[in-house]
Formats: sequence, C-alpha cells, structure tokens
Amino acid sequence: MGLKDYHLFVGRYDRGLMAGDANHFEVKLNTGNDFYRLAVNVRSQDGSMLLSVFDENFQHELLGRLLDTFPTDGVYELNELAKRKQFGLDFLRRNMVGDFNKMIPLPNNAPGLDNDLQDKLTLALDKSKADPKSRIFAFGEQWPGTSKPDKYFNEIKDQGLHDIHMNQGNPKGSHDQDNGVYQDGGLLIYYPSLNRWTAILLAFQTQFNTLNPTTLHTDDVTGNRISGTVPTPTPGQPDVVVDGDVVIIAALVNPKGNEKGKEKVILLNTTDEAISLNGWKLVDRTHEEFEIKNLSIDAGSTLEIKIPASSNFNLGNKGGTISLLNTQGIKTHGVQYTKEQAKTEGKIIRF
Ligand SMILES: [Ca+2]
Ligand SMILES: [Ca+2]
Ligand SMILES: [Ca+2]
Repeated sequence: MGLKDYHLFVGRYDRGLMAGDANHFEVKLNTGNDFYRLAVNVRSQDGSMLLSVFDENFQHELLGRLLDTFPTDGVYELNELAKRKQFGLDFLRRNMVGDFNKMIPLPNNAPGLDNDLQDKLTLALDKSKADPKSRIFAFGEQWPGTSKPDKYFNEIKDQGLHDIHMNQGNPKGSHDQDNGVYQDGGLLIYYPSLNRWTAILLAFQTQFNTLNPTTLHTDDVTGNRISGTVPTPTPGQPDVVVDGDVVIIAALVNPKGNEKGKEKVILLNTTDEAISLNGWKLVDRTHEEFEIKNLSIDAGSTLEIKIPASSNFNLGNKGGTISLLNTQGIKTHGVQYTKEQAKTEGKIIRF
C-alpha cells in the first residue's frame, strides 16, 4: 500500500517543542511562503527507543540531485513511483545507512547533554537556524490539512508532515499498511557555505527482525519485510550466505577513455570458505542488473568482476549505487558513491 501522500518539504527551522505524549518532537518549518509542522517520532507508541543516525558529514549520490532539482524552498509531492525512484529516500535501496548496526537506539529524553533524541534534534536544528543559508529537506507523509489552527503551533494552520522515519519492514498488523519502497522519511540539512549535509535518519526497532536486528530485507514492490532470511545453518548443508559474507570493497566507476568493458567491481569474501557466486547479481542505481556466471570467490580473498561492454549495468560517473544480490535476490551488501568520488578518471573508489 504505502504512504498516501509522500512529500518533500524544503525550508528553514523556526522553532520546536516536545509533544505532550513525548512520542514526537514537533518542528515548525518555514518554507518561505508558508509554515508547516513536522511531527518527528522520538519514541515508539509501545514505549521502545527509536534507532537513529545523526551524521554531520553525510555523503550520498542523491544529494546533488536534490539540490539541482529543488533549488527553492517549498512543498513537493513525490507520489509517482518514477518520482520516488528519482528523489525519494530508501534506507535500503539507496544504501543510505550502510550497516544497520550503525543505527543507535536512543531514548526520547534522558538526563544529561546530547544523549537523547530531543537533545540531538534540538542541537541539529538550532545549528541550522544559526546559519541563514541552511536548508532542511524533510521527507514523509503529508497529512490532509484543515483550516483550524495547528495543535502545537497555534499561529499556523493545521498542515504538515509525519512518518518522518523509515517506512518499510513494519511487521503485519503494525503499520504494515505504510510499507513501501523509495518513500522513507528523514531530515537532511544542507549547509551551502560548507557544502555539507547533516542526515537524521530514524527507524523503529519493530521494523527489524528481532533475531537479527542488524540486517533488513524488504520486498522490492511492497516494502514488506522478507521473512525467513535469518540464516539457520542445516547440518550437512553448505552454510547459508549471510549479509556481509561477501562485500563490495571497491569499484572502478570512471575508467580512462572509452568506458565500455572497463568498469569493474571488487568483492571480498570475509569467510573462511569459498563461495560460489554463480547466479548472483550486481544492481546499479537505475536497477540494471549484471548476473555473475560461473565464478566463485575463494576464502578470505578478493575477486574482480569486470563488467562486459554488452551489459546494461552501468556505473554512472555522476554518482550511483551498487548492490550485490544472492541467488534468492536478497541483497547481501550495498554501497553508494558520489559524483565527487567518481570525478577522477582511472581512480578506484574504496568503500
Ligand atoms: Ca538529555
Ligand atoms: Ca562509468
Ligand atoms: Ca571515463
């Protein structure tokens, strides 16, 4: 199903406050010609902590395209799948988080400085306000507004954005109607003078498999969590390949001269057993695939995958993503690179 009305709001921080139920931090956003409220979850309804990333030097291939496409503050609807695939957030498919164990559980509020979501949001937003050129890119679901005054900021109308967190992987019966792809929520703050971004990415612990909370796989159409991906080794059978067993460590994105047949991706087998990669796939940002045939990767070794000239799989020089899928189509690792990283011809990008 997915979100009903996925939007990007771009504007500046005006003020913020903790909601009465302490489950949301409410942000008043100024888009230049209007004001909106951003309801940012800071605690789950069941009382559990959210998982969070606060990255003050976030680098991602999507960012340049956001600046090019949305040079002015305002409200932008991103409902069509094509638009979402172009500009929507997707923690998984855009490899935005890397290893999910980088997401830290934080309380909504706790005694002490800079140790909870209220502190961290306040610090990040106050910092953005102190820079007159900074811009906040907020992704989430626009709620149907009314002409009444807003519940928290009485001076503005009741209009704004919620679901400003990951919107996939919710288990059945608990917000699974919100699951979808390329429609995650989040806050990205741009500082033009530094050419630097801060990313604030939030997720619920219930969106992860409790048996294996550092990995997440969701269906490419529904965004529902794919069950049964927790590896249970069967005696006598080869070990199940799990996330991170084979990883993408480097790529030649921008070869010298004619690039056809010269791009390459370098994989590392982190285990002590050889792994057959027959039927595995590499997938690029535009979802073109390259199927690996008749290759295996030795224990503890690297393997260079040369992309043949005939393949539609392509490592764009303006930034991109590379994902590695196993024979079941499950992503075992993914990376992304920016235009800046790809600018020098012949230079290998390390991940
Ligand atoms: Ca605190
Ligand atoms: Ca290229
Ligand atoms: Ca080149």
